[in-house]
Amino acid sequence: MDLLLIRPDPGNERFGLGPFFRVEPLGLEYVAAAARARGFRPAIIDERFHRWRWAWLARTRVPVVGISCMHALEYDRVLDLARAIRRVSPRTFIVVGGHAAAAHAAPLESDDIDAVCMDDGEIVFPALLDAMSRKQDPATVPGLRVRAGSGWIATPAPAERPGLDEVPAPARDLVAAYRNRYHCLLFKPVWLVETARGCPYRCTFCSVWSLYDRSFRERSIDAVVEDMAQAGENIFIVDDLFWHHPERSLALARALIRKGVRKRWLLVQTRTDLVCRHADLLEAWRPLAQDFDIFFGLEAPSDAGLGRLSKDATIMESVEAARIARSMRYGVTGNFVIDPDWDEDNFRELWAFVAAHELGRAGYTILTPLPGTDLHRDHAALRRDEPWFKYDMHHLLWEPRLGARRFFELYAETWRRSILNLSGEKRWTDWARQVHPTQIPYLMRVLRRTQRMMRAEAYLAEHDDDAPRRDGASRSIQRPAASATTLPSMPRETTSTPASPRAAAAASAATAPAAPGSPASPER
Ligand code: B12
Ligand code: SF4
Repeated sequence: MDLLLIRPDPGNERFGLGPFFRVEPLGLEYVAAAARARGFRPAIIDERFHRWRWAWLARTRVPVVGISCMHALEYDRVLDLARAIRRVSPRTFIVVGGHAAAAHAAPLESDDIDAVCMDDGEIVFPALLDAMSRKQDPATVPGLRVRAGSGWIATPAPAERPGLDEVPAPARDLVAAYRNRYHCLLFKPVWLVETARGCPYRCTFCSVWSLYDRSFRERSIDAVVEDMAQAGENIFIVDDLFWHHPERSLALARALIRKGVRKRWLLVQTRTDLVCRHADLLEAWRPLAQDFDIFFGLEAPSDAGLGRLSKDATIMESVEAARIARSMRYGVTGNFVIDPDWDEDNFRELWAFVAAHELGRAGYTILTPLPGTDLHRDHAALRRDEPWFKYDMHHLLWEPRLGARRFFELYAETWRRSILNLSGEKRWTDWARQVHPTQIPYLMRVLRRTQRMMRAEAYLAEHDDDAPRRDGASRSIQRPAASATTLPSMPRETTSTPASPRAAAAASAATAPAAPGSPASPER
């Protein structure tokens, strides 16, 4: 059976660094490899680079299309795409998977989608294809939400989480045509590698730990060495928590060195407390790349701020981790979260912290209740039904303490203090000196585009726009009675939204189908 897997164009990339980090759809490549191992014939289309021909779809009437939905900001785009496919090829079975889909499927439960993958795609998708080729009901396949009759039902959760080595290596050949387009800033082409999946921590704004029930799974050292050796010169390791398991991380570094693997650029994401406890790991890994960047979730400039986000780390660890990493010539990047409840002093505290510890390479996002997070559950009563594209962490979803205008003035000022500001300490000529002349036009595009993040008016224009709300109601912005982070005992939707999708699937598998958007559906 032929199948088509699509990475949609996310659409909203007006703020943030999304356009400068265009990376391969690794999740789809794993799904494709697993399907191929069962004898199916997958193809991948990356819509960010490929205007494909609908006539082809109408002619081939491919029986199954899979669409990835990685971020909440993509829900509406995915729905549009599914609708268009349905129109051209009504009998095609349309399944959506990806992080945001699995973390919170409700927005996708429409007539234009047949199933949503709620668990590991490499396991669920081939099982679905097997069932379809045997003409069995998709509702018999574990790990899905499926459209059934007048509503949607959850199928049982798969029995247990499989080891990551049980699935084939990603089908990178299916994106070979796009490879030269994949890049992270100036590093091009870029490969994505996953060595482990999940995270045992519990940050309130993050949907990773709840999706995987705080589990952490690793690929074997041999499998990672093989994958890294075959990947190209520039690698973004997508693990949410790199170096989490120190003994294995050390053994992996040694195995890579033994194999002679050395890359031009590596990027990993990890925690500051881990780096403070295991400087030895940084030492072991440093020889593996000429340039090596670490992305830290710095989040807040005070312990109280970190506490409110359940970060389970301290600002001393932020400072010390940056020092350790820099001492070994790692690039230190990171992100701070800005709370709509902040007052002027909170902004000043952040600026002072960034300046004191020279963290100008950090980025800033607005605290956003992303679906699948604790924050999303806690804010059920406060959120407005804003369109999904605004869930990009650069829009306000409720009125901030300082009022939108003042908030965005200070938010823009925060960005102006970053090294991206062309009128700041680092001028474009300084940037240009660091790159090859052929890269200058691209660099200029990046820098020019990021300048809008330093203009309050750019954010305000979208805050005050007339984009229709999802509930169709008029736009009257109320400041919440309680603030974002000082909500003491907001009732949690624990009865309708169990702690994790796996628990949700198990719970709702036993209940009657809920009509899309009905109070019983987990959306709102
Ligand atoms: C790579 C990445 C990016 C990249 C590239 C994104 C892109 N546009 O391609 C960059 C750096 C640009 C990025 C940006 C952002 N990201 Co991002 N990103 C990731 C990251 C680290 C890895 C994704 C990945 O490749 N995982 C490895 C693969 C193997 O897993 P997977 O994709 O989930 O695929 C599996 C399943 O989901 C499923 N599956 C996937 N697709 C499909 C399709 C079908 C049909 C089926 C059946 C199954 C299936 O099967 C796969 C195998 O099991 C994730 C973290 C994570 N754990 O997912 C965050 C993550 C997805 N990002 C997140 C966020 C918040 C953002 C930003 C908003 C952050 C910001 N500060 O601005 C921006 C938004 C950018 C934009 N405008 O689009 C959040 C999403 C939260 C949410 N609920 O929306 C995550 C979960 C990080 C986090 N800790 O919270 N991101
Ligand atoms: S933000 Fe990072 S440390 Fe916190 S739960 Fe998510 S992945 Fe884990």
